[in-house]
Amino acid sequence: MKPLQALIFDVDGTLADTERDGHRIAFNAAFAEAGLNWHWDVALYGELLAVTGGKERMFHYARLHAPALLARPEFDNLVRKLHTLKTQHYVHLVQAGKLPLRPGVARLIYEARAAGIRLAIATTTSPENVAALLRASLSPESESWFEVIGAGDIVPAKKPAPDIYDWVLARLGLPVEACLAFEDSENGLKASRAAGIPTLVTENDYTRGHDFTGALAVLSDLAKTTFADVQQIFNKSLSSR
Ligand code: XBP
Ligand code: MG
Repeated sequence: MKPLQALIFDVDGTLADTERDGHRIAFNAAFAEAGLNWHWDVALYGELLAVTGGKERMFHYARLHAPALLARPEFDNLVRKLHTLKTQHYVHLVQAGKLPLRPGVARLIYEARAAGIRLAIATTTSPENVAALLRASLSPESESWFEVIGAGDIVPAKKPAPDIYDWVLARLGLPVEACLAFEDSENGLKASRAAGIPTLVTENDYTRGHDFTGALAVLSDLAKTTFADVQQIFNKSLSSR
């Protein structure tokens, strides 16, 4: 049996650089559409990314900057409405081709498939966002390439909790030693490592400088990283486990 049997991909920041020019834009469009005078600029959004989950991020922002609104009984419903609007705007941005995959991601996925490696996704983002991104930026039928897609509210606790990775592993029916996770952030790496999964990090403008202790490797991107390179990184780590 091959040592490496499955790749488990994070989505936002890993498959594609979706936060600054995708989710952030969609949040601001939803706030404007709802007549709310919130605006998340690039720097502020980078700070808010410390909280995973769009709904959780809006609660976090309200705790810091809009305590009176947070205290209103209808705030929970407002957040749900805002998140629905935001997801609609985000999906439209993805469908318009505004969020291509990061360099080397598609090639790695094609090479892994050709090598018979099983594929999965473990993400905090909403399932409709994953479907839209795979269809628009990878291939119209590519959702079926991922045996397991764990996304959003399917688990009670989001990253850095390991829940989404545990959920995906249980459905893959594989031991952690046979899997390799791809992440972009400290929260994501904490989640995959808490689940016991060897992890390769590709950092981005929002996550450069995060604490990536425990990663097998930290790369700027996958532009020059073939599946053979990934296997070499994975196999090298076997001897030190
Ligand atoms: C990133 C997240 C998500 C997105 C927003 O997920 O934390 O919350 O920022 O998407 P990951 P939603 O890196 O695990 O892919 O608004 O749908 O949560
Ligand atoms: Mg991510």
